[in-house]
Amino acid sequence: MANSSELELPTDPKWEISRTRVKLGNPLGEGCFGQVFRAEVTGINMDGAVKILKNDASNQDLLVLVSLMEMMKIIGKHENIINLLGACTQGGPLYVLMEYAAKGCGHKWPTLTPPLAEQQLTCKDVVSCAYQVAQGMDYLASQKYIHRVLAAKNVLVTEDNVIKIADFGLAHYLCNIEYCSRTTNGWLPVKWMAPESLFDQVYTHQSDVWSFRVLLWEIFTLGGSPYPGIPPEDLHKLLQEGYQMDKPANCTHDLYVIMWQCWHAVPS
Ligand code: ACK
Repeated sequence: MANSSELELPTDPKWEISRTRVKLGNPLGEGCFGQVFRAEVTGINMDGAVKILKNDASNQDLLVLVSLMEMMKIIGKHENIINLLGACTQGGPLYVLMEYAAKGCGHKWPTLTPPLAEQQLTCKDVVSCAYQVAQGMDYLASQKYIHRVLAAKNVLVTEDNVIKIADFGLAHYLCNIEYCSRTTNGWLPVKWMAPESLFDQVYTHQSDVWSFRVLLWEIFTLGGSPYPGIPPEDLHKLLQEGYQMDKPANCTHDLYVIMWQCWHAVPS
């Protein structure tokens, strides 16, 4: 197993948290490079989560986790992103401590809201999700950061239904075509990619806007899978022909117009 001592990570006094202050809780899940646990941190009055490497992680994975931590430091704080709380870099495996989002990833939008069967879902709930993602993305763009893999899967929801963009520091590593064409638990990243990203590997703030439009579709279908029934290999041709997904049933005309405005084939 890779650990931080192998790389002798420098201590960053601004962010270093003594390991003795951190109590690991239940596992929350696993991603490509790491696993996430709940964490209590003495002296920090906030629910925490900690990302650590998996047991079979390589040194390359460790570098990815270090990059995630450094990116979170650089990007700074915003309500609609998962903020860094600190890190344990000395005397054991690297712990990257961050805010905890009790309701997990936005792939599970319906759990955000009362059961649909009760017809209590309001348009305001749904628009609020979309607006909060937009606020988070606007902040990331203001920090000159391009997300590259914006999708409901990479958005977390807190107990109070605050929407927070997560894993933004990993995007660089996730954006190789080999990864994006692979099915990860049924998730097909190509479906969130702008045509210029798909065809020419070009990622810009505008391609993030395209992904935002796919995310809007996920939000308004309450967690639907984009381009339903369309295999990823057919996507290239369909996008070249200008194919667009239909208006979701829950989406008003005005909101669909906003979606359309994110779908221009020419990024500028
Ligand atoms: O959908 P989930 O429950 O939410 O499963 C994934 C898993 O870990 C792998 O990424 C969960 N997760 C990641 N970061 C956090 C966090 N800061 N708070 C709560 N859950 C998290 C994510």
